Amino acid sequence: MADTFSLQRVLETFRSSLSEKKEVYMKYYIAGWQELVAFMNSLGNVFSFISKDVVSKIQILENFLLGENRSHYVTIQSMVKYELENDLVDLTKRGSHPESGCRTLLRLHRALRWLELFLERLRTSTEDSKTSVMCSDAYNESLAQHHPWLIRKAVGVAFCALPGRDTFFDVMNAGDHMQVVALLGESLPLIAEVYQITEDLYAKNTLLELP
Ligand code: 1PZ
Repeated sequence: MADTFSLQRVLETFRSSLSEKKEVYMKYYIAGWQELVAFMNSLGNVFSFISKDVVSKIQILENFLLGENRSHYVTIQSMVKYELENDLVDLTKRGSHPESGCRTLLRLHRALRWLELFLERLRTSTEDSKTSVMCSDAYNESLAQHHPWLIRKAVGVAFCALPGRDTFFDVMNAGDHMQVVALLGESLPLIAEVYQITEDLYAKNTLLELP
């Protein structure tokens, strides 16, 4: 992974994450998140409390991916099956498996919905649109419902420090505004598809409220 973010690479990793059978490869899902962390880091230190949390969750999943049970962690589908069949998930309250792959990935999954909503706003925004408003609208519609008051407050403060729309477009390293908008149009259906496949899988297994 290179230090500078590129929207193109995010697109490529999410594209690679879908198998022919529409399963989601953990390796690329995680790689996609690593790219997004690089993006957040390029926006400044205010976001470090957010990226730290993402990094620690990526780390948990990576450990499974490299660990002795790695054959069960190739796709999100195989992870869910394996962890459920072997009672490796705290289903109703935190207990002996506070860091299961299922609950850890669920946090990133919810954040992916935020990303989808935010990028769609950015794609259709106009010159006078405010990134802080786009971010917080997307947040209130998604992740905020899963966060306690204190986190919602801290996130609200961080949003105020967001750079403007022009900077966002520049940091994406994908050419001029029109090219970024085109690439967003290409990326969003992929992100939405990965999100929906995961959402359906979690819903089918009643995993959407994991503690
Ligand atoms: C580009 C600007 C970035 C805006 C990010 C908007 C989302 C704000 C998320 C705030 C997370 C706050 C810190 C940690 C919270 C954790 O408590 C929760 C639940 O985990 P648990 O405590 O249950 O283990 N963590 C999350 O909800 C994961 C949040 C991930 C946020 C990812 C942001 C994506 C950024 C993409 C950059 C374009």
